Amino acid sequence: SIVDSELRTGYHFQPPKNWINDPNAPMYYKGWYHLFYQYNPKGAVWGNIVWAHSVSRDLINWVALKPAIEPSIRADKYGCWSGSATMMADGTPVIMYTGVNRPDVNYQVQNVALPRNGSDPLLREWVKPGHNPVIVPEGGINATQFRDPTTAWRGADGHWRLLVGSLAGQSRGVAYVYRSRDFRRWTRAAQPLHSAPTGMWECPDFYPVTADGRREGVDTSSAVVDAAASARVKYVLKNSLDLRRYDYYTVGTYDRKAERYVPDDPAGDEHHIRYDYGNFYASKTFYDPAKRRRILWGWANESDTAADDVAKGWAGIQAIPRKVWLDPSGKQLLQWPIEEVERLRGKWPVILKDRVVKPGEHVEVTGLQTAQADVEVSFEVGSLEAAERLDPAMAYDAQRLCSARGADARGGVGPFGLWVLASAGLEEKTAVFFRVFRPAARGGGAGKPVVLMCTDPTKSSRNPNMYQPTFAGFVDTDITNGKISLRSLIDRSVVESFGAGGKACILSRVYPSLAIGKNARLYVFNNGKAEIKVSQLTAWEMKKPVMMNGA
Ligand code: DQQ
Repeated sequence: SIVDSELRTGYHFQPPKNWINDPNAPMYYKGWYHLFYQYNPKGAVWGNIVWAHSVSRDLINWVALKPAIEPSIRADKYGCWSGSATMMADGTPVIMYTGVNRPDVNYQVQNVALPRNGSDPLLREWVKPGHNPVIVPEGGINATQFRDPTTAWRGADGHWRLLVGSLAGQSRGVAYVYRSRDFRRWTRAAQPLHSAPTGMWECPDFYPVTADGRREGVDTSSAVVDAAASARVKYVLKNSLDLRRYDYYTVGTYDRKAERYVPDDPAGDEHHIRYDYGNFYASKTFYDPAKRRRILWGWANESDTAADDVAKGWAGIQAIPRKVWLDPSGKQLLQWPIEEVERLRGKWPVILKDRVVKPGEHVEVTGLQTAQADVEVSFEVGSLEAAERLDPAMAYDAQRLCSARGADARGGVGPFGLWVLASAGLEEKTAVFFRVFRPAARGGGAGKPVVLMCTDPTKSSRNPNMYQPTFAGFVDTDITNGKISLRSLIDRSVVESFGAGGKACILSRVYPSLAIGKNARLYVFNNGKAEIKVSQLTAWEMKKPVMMNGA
């Protein structure tokens, strides 16, 4: 195979073989974290979809159980697609998922599955009650674009509500609201929760976040209903855009009376704040009562060819789970790898302190293996004088800005950052970096500097035929004091990066041919005119977690 087996991930979640996609129904139950996910038991391409099931004490070490939900009834005979879990008042979970019930077209209905034995903390067996399907497309709904039910929540009337993603007409993404008293008979609300002209909404996710600056999560099912308490929460609506293959979200308010969601930014659906500007799709959050936090799971596809996937026998990983909370500005979320991942760090990190990196210079970080590593850096830019002016024609298209001038193009302030998975002769390298611009003069006023974060994988592999897109997003941070941080989780074919404490994230899949295993190197580089300083860089080797078969 053209893809070396050294490229299989070391600490990201991945089954031993075959295709995986969306994370499903993540939850915490009686001391165990559960992750279900879309899985093809028969091969490394999408198809024959079942719900694979793994459990963990810490979201890092996993035990694989046998699939929880497989095609077995008329209502899911042709596929058990994505869905979510809801905790009932008595503490037992219910799963609602999409079933495909016709072979010719992807006709979609929603089904429930219940634990056979609620006293089993591993929830090994799931049963499908005879009254499935519980929701069918009616009243003009597009039956082939009607899927991915969310976690349900309760209104003041005690009735459950959930969302189903859909497409209205040619191009309107829609989140329909369904209500039920008993999780069995569901009726659709006259108005959808929200909609926008973005194309099909897959995998909607709708949840409360605390709005008072704390990082604590809020349980979706038991979300506060009284006015005083709801003043302290905001809501997040996330959708996965089928056409563009990315997840975007808005922050807003939930009008419980009208059963509508209103983004704070009226143009929010166009602004496309993304969880991740890279390879990250069909994500889903859950509330973790053990640590009172909200956790985000997302799927990262391969970016080699389908033929490579078949040759290597596997495709798809889950990103490292991220804690998410509302930024104090209220405008966006912050994301950070769950603290448990730090237990995989080796004992002796390599530390670099107060190292100046001159224009055009690069500095190698030596003394550890970096094919499987965690790197945290704080940078300091001496002066922003050299910052380039933002071309108004490009202004505010991060993706274009980054791909027009990649990591090797000399800039003003930046590009500076890391070369990861780099070969000794630098024939191969993946750049993760920042670039700072003066804002385009808009109405004369000088705004704050614009910070762009990018990954440039165009030199990541000497193998041909790889999909090597540059990824980029703006970082809404104030860099006038010159300071910005970067963290990269490097895992053989994964580079998962967090800019400015989780204000912008980019996950890339890369397939080096030289920079593998012990030959993968790590550098700090500076291709700008301005000197930068690494105030501190800490790099840890990452251990392999235990991934066991318990089926
Ligand atoms: N994947 C599932 C669908 C969902 C899509 C099928 C998103 O339920 O809409 O595997 O990746």
